[in-house]
Amino acid sequence: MKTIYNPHHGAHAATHEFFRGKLVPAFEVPARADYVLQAVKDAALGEVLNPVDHGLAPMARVHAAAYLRFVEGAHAEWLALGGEGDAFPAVWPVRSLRSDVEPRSFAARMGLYSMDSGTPLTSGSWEAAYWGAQASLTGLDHVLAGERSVYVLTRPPGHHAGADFFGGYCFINNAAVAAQAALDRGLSKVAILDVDYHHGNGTQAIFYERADVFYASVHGDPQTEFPFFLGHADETGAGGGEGFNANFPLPAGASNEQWFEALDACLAQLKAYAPELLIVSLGVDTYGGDPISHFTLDRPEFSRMGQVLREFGAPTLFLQEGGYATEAIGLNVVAVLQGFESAK
Ligand code: Q9C
Ligand code: ZN
Repeated sequence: MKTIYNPHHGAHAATHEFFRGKLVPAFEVPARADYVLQAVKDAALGEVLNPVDHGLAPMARVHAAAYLRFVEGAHAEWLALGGEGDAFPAVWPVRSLRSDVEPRSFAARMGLYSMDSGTPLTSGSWEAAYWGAQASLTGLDHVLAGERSVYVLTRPPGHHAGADFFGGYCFINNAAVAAQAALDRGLSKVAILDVDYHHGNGTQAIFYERADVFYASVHGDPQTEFPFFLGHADETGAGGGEGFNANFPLPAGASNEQWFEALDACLAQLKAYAPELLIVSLGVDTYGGDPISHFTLDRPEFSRMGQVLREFGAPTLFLQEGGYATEAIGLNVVAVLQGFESAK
């Protein structure tokens, strides 16, 4: 399997993030991708290729133009105001406050365009996220050219980013950019299967009222797990998208058997949909050793996941999302991809 590697990921390198009111060492760090790249090479998974630049237009198909402009220039604005290091939002337009007027204040726009204080905006966030989207589009090119599957190795992740906000360590929604680009290239039905520990609120929201992208997810129950405010089982789509969204929240601490049952339920719905392309938001924070998550998958389960996904039978684009047990994520990701390749 070919890997498209985002060589700019290291430009986004936060030292700290807010957690329970304190600054703690960041979880979403460049070493994550370094470990995965090493594991991909050690396993001789296949060629490792650089992204091709497809420009801003395919990103603007799912993100608001004003949001993209903001993220691109935000860190320079922060420095110009005398800010040091990474920028964090501190105020949000919640219920009763207006989000239809873009304030001039930088602090206000940080809040307007974000969902949490856990996502440091760094000097290289835009560069890394821009090239992550380009890597995803390049991966799509290879799948559309006939590759059975392609893996996109990138960070920061994408699935929490909405059309006009960042959060959950994400800035650009790579899965959404790739899905929309696939439709723009002539496909009519795309499935996104999200196996990250966290619900992909951004991806769900972007396609919630549409029937041309089916979003399905297995994740920690938002009653107790981030992103808290989306990802319940009763979210099945709206308007023309009714019936094209499926959530399988599981309690923190759920067993591996429960996890695979939920995966089967997801895949049954996607099978009935009969997509021409499967995009997998591949977070491996479902790992038992993950420091911020509470499922218990391990190497054999990651391998089994890959086999099950292969048996689904659609051309498959794997996009890297979460996974914070830094030294283990390379082996966990490779277990999925090798499980996929070994099955038929
Ligand atoms: N500091 C993804 O896996 N913060 N995002 C949790 C720990 C949010 C995870 C608190 C976690 C977001 C792509
Ligand atoms: Zn996650």
